[in-house]
Amino acid sequence: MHQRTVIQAAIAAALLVAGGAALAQERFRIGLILPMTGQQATTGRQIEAAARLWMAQNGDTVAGRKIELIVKDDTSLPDMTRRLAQELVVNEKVNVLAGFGITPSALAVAPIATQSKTPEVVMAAATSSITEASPYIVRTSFTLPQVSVAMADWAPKNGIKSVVTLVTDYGPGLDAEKFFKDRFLFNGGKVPDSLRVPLRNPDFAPFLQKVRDIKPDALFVFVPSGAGAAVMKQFLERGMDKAGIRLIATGDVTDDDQLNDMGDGALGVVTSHHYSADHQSAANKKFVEAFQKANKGLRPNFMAVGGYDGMRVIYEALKKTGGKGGGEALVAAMKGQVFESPRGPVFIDAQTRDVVQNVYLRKVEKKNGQLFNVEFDVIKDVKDPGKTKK
Ligand code: VNL
Repeated sequence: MHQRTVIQAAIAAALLVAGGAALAQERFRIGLILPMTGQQATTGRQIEAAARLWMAQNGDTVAGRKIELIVKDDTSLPDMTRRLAQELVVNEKVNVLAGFGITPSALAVAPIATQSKTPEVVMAAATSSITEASPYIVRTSFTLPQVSVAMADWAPKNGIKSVVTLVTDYGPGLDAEKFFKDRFLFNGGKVPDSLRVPLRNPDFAPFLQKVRDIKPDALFVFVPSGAGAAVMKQFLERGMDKAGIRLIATGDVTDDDQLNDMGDGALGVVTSHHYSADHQSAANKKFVEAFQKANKGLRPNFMAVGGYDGMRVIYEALKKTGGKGGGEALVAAMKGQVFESPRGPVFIDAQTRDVVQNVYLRKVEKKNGQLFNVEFDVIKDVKDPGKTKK
């Protein structure tokens, strides 16, 4: 080799090493957009607490990259979510966008994820179609079709032949209504009416009066996390249970964040969902204890688990890329991940980028003076039924 070429090669090698070191020092930024104030504030509080717990337990360095969490409050207004996501991508150069308390927020960011090739990890929002809005979306929460079908199978086997549905009037509510109703009718049940309440400042009273007049065997409810206690209160105040109408719901209603304050009137309510703080596994016991210790006794709910698992999926993906990251490589490394979550076994479907998980039937019971969703049956490895319908 000529002396010159040797020197040139040495310089090139030195530059390469320096470049590698620079990359190693470059922070890996996660933009976590959540509703921290307003009607969905409990969702933001739960997810942020869970993300911080994940980092406290697993360290803030992954494959040589220092992890930085940037939390932004979108007050669950989708225009704000979009603006914050844009800012985070362009100015803060985040490597991943995550969070998203409600469906409209998750959907508002999809075009930004696609254009900037930034993974969008949906930790809360649960309308089936969300993962189809961008090839960069990966979900660690759940879908309403996933949990509603289980209830439509359980109810007719347990003496419930007629059901009125009551859902919040937007994506997840419409999914819950459709998938509950189709399956319940298929199973020979009757649905005399389907009622929808607005997302903003809902008043359940007039709807519950209507249900009382129809007098079905049961009322099936979906409302987003945070609104469950109001439904329960008005259901009991109107004496619906005494009129012989049972309450059945998705677990969003008997939300672990609020359940213990709902009072004994909630006892016996059966719901279907993917996570209960009472889930009996060593992994969940450890998770609940650590979460409560770090958050003044706050009980983690299904939102917390979506956030905790979302962080795991991001960490594992970054590890798999050897710390290099890059939007496309990260999404590829998120696909197919299998792990044990506090909720049970979880799988990120490589085709749909959606979460596959167990769905549990649970009943509200008292344990050591506290109300819990106690699991009594399980449907294993449920894929989102919303995807196969189209
Ligand atoms: C959504 C679905 C939001 C389920 C929720 O709570 C929930 C959503 C804030 O897709 O908007 O429990």
